[in-house]
Amino acid sequence: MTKLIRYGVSIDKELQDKVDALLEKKGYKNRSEAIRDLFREKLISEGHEDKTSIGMGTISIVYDHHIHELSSKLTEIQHDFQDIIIASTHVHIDHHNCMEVIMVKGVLSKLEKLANRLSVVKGVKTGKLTIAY
Ligand code: NI
Repeated sequence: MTKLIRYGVSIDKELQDKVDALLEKKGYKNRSEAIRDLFREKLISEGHEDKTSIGMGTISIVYDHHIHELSSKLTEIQHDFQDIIIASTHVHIDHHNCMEVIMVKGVLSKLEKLANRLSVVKGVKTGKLTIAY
């Protein structure tokens, strides 16, 4: 078990009130629990975690399927990364837009690489990797 470290933090009241309201909404029982989660989340999103470790998460992309060859480009990229893709779901949002949620598992650097490859394709409106574990 790792050692627990205790420390005090100075924060202005207005900001703390907002944070407390958010924590209550999210169902946190205490600030320590919430701060630990925030730190973990931030470390992962900033890439300070060991990139060679195995992670699991989702990549969400939204795109307009009317754009010429976009769907097939996205499929082709996913086939290049079939070793880390567990499953994917396609949802037709409206007449133009599609959302795909791709569940991935593998070396973090490779998950990021796939997310980047998909995000930069012309016509992809949003592309987001969320590491869940
Ligand atoms: Ni669709």
